[in-house]
Amino acid sequence: MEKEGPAQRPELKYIHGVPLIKYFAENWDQVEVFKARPDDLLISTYPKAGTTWMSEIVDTILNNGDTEKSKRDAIYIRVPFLEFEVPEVLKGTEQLVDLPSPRVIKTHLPIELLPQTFWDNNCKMIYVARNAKDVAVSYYHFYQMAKVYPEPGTWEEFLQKYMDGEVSYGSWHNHVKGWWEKKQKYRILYLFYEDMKEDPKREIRKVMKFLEKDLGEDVLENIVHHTSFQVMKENPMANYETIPTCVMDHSISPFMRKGIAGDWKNYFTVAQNKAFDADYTRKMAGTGLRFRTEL
Ligand code: PPS
Repeated sequence: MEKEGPAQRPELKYIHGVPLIKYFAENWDQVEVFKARPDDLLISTYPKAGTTWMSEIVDTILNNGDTEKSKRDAIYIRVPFLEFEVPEVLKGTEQLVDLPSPRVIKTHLPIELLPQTFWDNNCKMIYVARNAKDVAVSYYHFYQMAKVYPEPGTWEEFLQKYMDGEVSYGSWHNHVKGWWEKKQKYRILYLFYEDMKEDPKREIRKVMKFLEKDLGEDVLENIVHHTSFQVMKENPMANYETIPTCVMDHSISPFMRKGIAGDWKNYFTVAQNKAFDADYTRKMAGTGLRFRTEL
């Protein structure tokens, strides 16, 4: 979709110490006062961890496996993105006001920025975590195709910014650890991208249970198929191709890029991997969180 759109490649802006896409930060007043409802379901992730995949799974489960109903609209309309704002394109907070309950809401916010009413209402939340190295590679490609981000620079430069938490939404390490800790006290189903790749049926079953939906084996099989990488890649209602090119330019890198675990090996040099691991060990010390970087 062609659209002239807002100024491209703006620098990130900080909200309470967390860097965000400039347009998102400029809508912060609206996000901060957002009123969650007790029956809202929140899908939260650090960027590039499998948000769209989980959103498609949840929407299809809530429609009892009716995949035609899942094609009623684009994923960013079915599952609005809370803090999203790009002038003249879309604004998550406005979409959500008019959406009837039960709403499914996407966010990438770290716990300290999530509007308080989600915690006060004890909303159900699904968090998807993906290993830090594959996220870095996916994010690098996304920065190139989504021009609401600053220029990513070279892979070497981007990786350094990512390790320093100087990318939109800040530190991956703080994000996954923050949500992991919250899981002790709140209704959070914490899942891993790599587990979903390994056995989607098993992981989708967990989601069904969490949503208190018992749909039977045939329906489950059908959801696994409908939400597989290849099927989603070809589904215009799931692959973001309907979003204006001023926001995402799929000719640079498609949103549905590879969808695998372990692609980082094609990008990290031996030296980068060594430095990344040392930094990772320091930042993840003391947590029980374990990630798989390959299957
Ligand atoms: S975003 O922009 O942060 O909301 O992106 P997000 O949806 O979280 O992550 C995009 C990456 O997830 C991959 N993806 C999938 N992988 C496997 N199976 C399915 N069905 C699927 N759907 C999306 C997508 O390809 C991005 O990862 P990369 O590694 O770039 O391919």
